[in-house]
Amino acid sequence: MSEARQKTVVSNESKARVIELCRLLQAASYAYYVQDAPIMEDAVYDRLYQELLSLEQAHPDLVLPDSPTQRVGEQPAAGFSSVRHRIALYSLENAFDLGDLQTWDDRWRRLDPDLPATVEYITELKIDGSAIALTYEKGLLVRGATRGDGALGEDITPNIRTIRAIPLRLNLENPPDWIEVRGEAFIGLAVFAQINRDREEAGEPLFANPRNAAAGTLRQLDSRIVAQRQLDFFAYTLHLSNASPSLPPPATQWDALAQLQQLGFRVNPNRACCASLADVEAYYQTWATGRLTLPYLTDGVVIKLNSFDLQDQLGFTQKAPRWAIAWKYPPEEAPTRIEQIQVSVGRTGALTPVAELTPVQLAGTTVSRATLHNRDRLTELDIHLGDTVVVRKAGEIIPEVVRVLRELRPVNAQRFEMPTHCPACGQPVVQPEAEAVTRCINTQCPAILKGSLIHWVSRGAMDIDGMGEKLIHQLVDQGLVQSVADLYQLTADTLIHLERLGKRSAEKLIVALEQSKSRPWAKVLYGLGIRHVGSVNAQTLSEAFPSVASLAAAEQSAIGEIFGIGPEIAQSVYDWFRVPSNQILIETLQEIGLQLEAEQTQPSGPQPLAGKTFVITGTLPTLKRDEAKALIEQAGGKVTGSVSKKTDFLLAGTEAGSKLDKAQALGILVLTEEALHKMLEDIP
Ligand code: 0OX
Repeated sequence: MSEARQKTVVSNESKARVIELCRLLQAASYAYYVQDAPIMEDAVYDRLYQELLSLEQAHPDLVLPDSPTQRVGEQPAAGFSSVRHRIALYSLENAFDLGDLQTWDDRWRRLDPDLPATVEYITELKIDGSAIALTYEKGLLVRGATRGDGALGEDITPNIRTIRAIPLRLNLENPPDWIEVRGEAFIGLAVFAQINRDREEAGEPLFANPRNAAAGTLRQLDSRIVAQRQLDFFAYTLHLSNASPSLPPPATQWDALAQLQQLGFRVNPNRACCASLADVEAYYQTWATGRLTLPYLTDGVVIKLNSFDLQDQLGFTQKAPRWAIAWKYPPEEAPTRIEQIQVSVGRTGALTPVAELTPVQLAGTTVSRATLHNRDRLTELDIHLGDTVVVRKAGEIIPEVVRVLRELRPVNAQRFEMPTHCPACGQPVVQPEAEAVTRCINTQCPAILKGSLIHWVSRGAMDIDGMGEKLIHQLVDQGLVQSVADLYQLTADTLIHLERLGKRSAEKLIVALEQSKSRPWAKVLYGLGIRHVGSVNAQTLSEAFPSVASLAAAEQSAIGEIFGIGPEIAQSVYDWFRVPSNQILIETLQEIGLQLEAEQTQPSGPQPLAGKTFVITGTLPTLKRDEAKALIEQAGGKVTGSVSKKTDFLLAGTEAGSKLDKAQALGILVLTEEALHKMLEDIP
């Protein structure tokens, strides 16, 4: 075969595989992110993704616009350009009680006496996120924009492409020229809590609530950061340029929602079609409590007239559609008084002012403490001792003070200032210009030590059962422990003398400490509490650097080159290993016998195919391809997708195509399934 023809064959084969991989990965991603019903194991997804990535790197011309690899983000943009929305995005009028809803209903009815007396209302949960507009041309996502002022928005397409619940290509044959989809981008509560934990760990200011986090993330110039933030999306509006045979224009909002779902979007399942305002009220009441169990925040119910004909007849006011209204839930806020302000010191040395409040009922719980975050927030709120403040609870996060009721401030109230010295060790604190955080930098500070120990023993790190916060306070306060390494010098005899610790518990603790020595390297690395190294980064780093020695010796640039590890993390890790007391700690932990290296995964059986690379093609007589692959891998061999000079064997069945031609041309040994079994049987 001529070289040119061979090239075409390879490229046709790669093209077919790229298309197949995109299809498989898209189906898996849709099942996971839209349907919430995974169909593929993570490890399989990762493998297929890597295969696609290498094929695309080898053949950049084969990168499809809707390839899953196109969701990872791009280099930071200099700014966003404005886009004019094809159809303006209106806001919603608000109702705060049933009376407001009735007034709205009376008003649209009065517009025209010929309007029907009974209508259908669609009720949707009002997602507390950021509205975005998506444009698809010929079925492909071409633009995503913020709402902006409703007429002009910002083009945030690279950010939008990272949202897995948004299809890059519509599930539709013969798509219309364009389709516009609107919906709410939001951040789920669990992801929000994690983002704030990471920010706290990194000493960055926290997001006040998931809505701010979503809005801030959408306007991030670096879409690689957006990709990490795991935005989610619910679609609620569909506009079509023209009907296509496979997509008739919907006549009602109910049908539009069903069509959006059909097109591949996530649509909130908690919608209802109501025949009367009484039904609407019942829906509102049901979800008043039901919404508190959802994994995302909602702030009301959106009520829309179902018929699009009726919607068209009623039209819009200056600001809002006449055919829709938002019935808001009362905010989970309550006024109370600040009795005292304590300043706590975390393991990173960050000082956090915490308000001690007159206890108040909020969203079903009693709240007696609320965070004031940091110095900037204190200044912004202008907090004085004795102030009456409004506290708010948003999802999982601890309550926070949102504003001060200035009129209720006692005369001569003292303005609260952040301390100039650490409340735990008395050393002067620092206030870096660029940060909102005030920090204690005394490496001997008992509060930092206590925080570090609490982190070390926590479930995600060394998981030392029975070692609670109170015990750690005692150990530090009595001078028994000065570093995490000292924990391993404790004896049952020493522990027995501590408050509330019997002989049995003391002995159990010693056993738990002993057991923790076998926790894997990734957990130890996480437990060290290096800034920016949360559990995910620790796992990534431990895989790239399978021993503490390799990580400690790595150049900053080598650490930063690891996929998922940015320059800031690399700097922090590099710096940590340059501090003498940290170097001593690592040496001591090594002497104690902790796992500072990844365990070598011992092959489970003989490895006769070690170092051999296989390609499988055609239909084998008894084995399915993945079974053959598993057999080869168990015996230490590697299976790749395409034949090259590096291939040792081609395992070929019937209807083997171009791979067989290529293998023969390259003089690669071709095996039958029988020959493979023979090779495996020959294992001594
Ligand atoms: C939401 C939401 C927002 C359609 C025309 C005006 C408002 N936050 O969940 N907006 C709308 O509808 C638009 N529906 C929703 N469900």
